[in-house]
Amino acid sequence: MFKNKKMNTTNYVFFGFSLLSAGIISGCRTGQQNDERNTGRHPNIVIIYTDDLGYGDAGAYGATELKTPNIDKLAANGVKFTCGYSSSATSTPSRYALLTGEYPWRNQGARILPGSAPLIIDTTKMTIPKMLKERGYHTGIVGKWHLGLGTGDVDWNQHVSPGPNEVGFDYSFIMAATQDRTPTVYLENGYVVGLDPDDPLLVSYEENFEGEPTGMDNPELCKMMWHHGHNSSIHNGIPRIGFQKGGKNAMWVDEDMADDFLEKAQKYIRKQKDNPFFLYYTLQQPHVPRTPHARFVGSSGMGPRGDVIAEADWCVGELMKTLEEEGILENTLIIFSSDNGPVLNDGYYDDAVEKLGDHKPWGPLRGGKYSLFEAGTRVPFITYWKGEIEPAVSDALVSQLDLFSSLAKLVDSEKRGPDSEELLDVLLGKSDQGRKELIIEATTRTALRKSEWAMIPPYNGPAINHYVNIELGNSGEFLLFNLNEDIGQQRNLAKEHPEKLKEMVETFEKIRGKEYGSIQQLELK
Ligand SMILES: [Ca+2]
Repeated sequence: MFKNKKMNTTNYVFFGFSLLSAGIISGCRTGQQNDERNTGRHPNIVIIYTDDLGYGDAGAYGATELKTPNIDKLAANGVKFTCGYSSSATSTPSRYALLTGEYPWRNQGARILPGSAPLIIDTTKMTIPKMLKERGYHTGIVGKWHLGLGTGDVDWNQHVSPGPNEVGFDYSFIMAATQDRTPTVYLENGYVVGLDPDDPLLVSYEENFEGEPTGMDNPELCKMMWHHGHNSSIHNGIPRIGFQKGGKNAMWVDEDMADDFLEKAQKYIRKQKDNPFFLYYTLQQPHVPRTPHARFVGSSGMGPRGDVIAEADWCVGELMKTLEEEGILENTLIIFSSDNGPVLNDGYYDDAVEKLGDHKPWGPLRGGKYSLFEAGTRVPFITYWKGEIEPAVSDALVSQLDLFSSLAKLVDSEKRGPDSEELLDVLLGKSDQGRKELIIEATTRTALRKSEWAMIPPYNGPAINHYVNIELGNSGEFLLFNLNEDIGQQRNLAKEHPEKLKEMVETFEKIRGKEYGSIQQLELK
């Protein structure tokens, strides 16, 4: 199961000697540094989190038609997990679980959120950035947030709070929700960036503001056309979900978003490089609307979806360069993953389907974003730490949920996430003993992964969402798959293996409870 490319005892001996040398050197330094050494290690921690990048979207995970040299480099020199999971098949729940170490279905609020939604993380709740702050880290988020802001009825012209800064981040530069939702502005530490007080920003998810054009009524103003939903306020020629008015000076340029986030992430690293920092770099690609910078237009031959993946890969490379230039690459643990699986047409006509060619964003898996089948939650998952992690491929079952407790262990914190398993040795490539089981979620529906098995209980609802052309995993009967023999989930073994099914259902109900049938239907807006 565990395929280590280079691990041997010599490396461990050498590594041990390096630590010893470092210990001797640090003994000559200040008492404070001694204290830090005695109470755990404090490497910088960077989580690079893409949005809707599929299991098969990176070269390291089998893509041949799409080039991702920088992600591949991380995988080739780190641990590439083949069974790494997001907590959910959609954004908000996955992001909630990652930061809190709690299953998203325990929080009723952890569902796809509008841009006007209040913050869904209780400000008294422990989070990864709070835990790291306790251990002396400076903490920053740059990129997509999508966990709500404020307490309801946000005035975007004042300090917007609570938000990332109230749940553990010392620094935040974010978009509130997603690039297809209003407001189309950045917020830095709770303030809309570049806002002109004489042109206040108004946002509504209820009704339009008088006289404002919409994608529904003014298609002539759209440079990208909506396919489903996405027909409200228009900004930069792109119709969005939700209405907005004013704030013109603060509006982002979609095509510059990758550069804007990268620049802020690089600036954060350069500023914080002399002390331990945690950077949560949450890229917006390849979520819709896909708007590559002109440098990347046409680069993939797959239209905007491929082009923004090429752009995201370039961002990863530039971030790595920055860490190297600042001389901190060997003291930085990097975790790369995606918040959920892939989708092609997710609401705009952008050639994602038409120009796909032979590329398979889902790799060998079934389903995609929104789905309880594997492609919904099994995602690229890579850990990289130059000089510390030996290159390996690991089949251990790991979830983004486990980052909380594992990182806590790394920095010698006693804190643990409620559903987060401490798998530090697995993440560092020193063990292949991952989780025994994992509950996965897709728009309030849940299923079980356990060893090589996947079990999906019966759910009402359509088998396929035709807007996005994805199989959701709804079925009138229990589904049971052996993923070692059938990674594409084509053969339902529920009737063939009743004992295994019984065992899976028992495990599932023990963790999830019996109320799992109470669900909401997927609504694409
Ligand atoms: Ca997503």
